[in-house]
Amino acid sequence: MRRSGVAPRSLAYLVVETKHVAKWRDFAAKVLGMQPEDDGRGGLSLRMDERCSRIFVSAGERDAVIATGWEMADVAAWAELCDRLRESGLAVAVGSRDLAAHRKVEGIASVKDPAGTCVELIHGAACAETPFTPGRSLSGFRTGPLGLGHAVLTVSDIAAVAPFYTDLLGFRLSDHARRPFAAAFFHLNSRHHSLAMIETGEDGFHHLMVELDSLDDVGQAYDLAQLEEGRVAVTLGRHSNDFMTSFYMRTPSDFLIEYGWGGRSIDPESWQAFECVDGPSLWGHERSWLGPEKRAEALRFRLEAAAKGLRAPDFVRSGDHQEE
Ligand code: MBD
Ligand code: FE
Repeated sequence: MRRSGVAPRSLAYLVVETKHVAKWRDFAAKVLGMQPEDDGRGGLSLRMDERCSRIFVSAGERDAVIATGWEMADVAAWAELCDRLRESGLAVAVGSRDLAAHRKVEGIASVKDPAGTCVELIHGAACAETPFTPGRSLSGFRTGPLGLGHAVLTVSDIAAVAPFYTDLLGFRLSDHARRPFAAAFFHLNSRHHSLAMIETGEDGFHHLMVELDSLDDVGQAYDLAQLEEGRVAVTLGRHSNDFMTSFYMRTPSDFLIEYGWGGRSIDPESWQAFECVDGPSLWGHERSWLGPEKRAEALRFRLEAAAKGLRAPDFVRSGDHQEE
């Protein structure tokens, strides 16, 4: 079924406010392998690809994600979506030239989702004049038409927030789960999810996922992260729905970054949403953010998945090891 009207193409960027700009610079370059550049206002632009910035780190008094940025195909699609939001009674603020200049886009508008999270809609994101230079040796981030990665919100009630993203913005449901925690996953392109919500009882921001071109990039970051006390928030594991092999790190700003590889590509035209009953992970992903009872339940799901032989499609096929 085709969605009527326009929707964003992908996740363009994340905006973070922080008291810890210096810590962010270090963490971004040395562990994440991003390219930090001064934004001229005491903050940073973090590059991950040809774009001028994928994460805006603004100097401020809070430590929080203050906006997600979503990319429209062109100015016409952008204007159409802004009109649709206004017609449904929402306050859509067209951003100033100053804001557009900071975000390095041609046009920007912002609107609040029902949980109060600021959603920025943009068109015409600028590319840098210089090639991307990673902060440590790595193969690269998987972005392009798939966008920056995925953003995961914590919400008190998924049913209260999801219709804003699906009915108004045009996100489509990929799948949902009830246990060990309620979660819903939404796509815009062939990335399995560009947005997800976890029902924790609190409205906030849970994690940003960035995907690497090589599994070794992830493993090498895992070594680096483990050198620091408390950096790793979720151990290495593999998700059962998008097949991402990943681990999660604490950032200097109290939300997590999932660092992954091997996410599946879906066909958005033919995809059918379903309920995921096998738990969130095929193996690993011991979650420090979950309470002890939910962690025990998550472990039972993983052991069942293992006993059933659930696994993601792999690149090394049976027989590859046989000698000629
Ligand atoms: C994900 O990327 C994720 O972060 C969670 C919690 C579950 C499935 C896929
Ligand atoms: Fe994730």
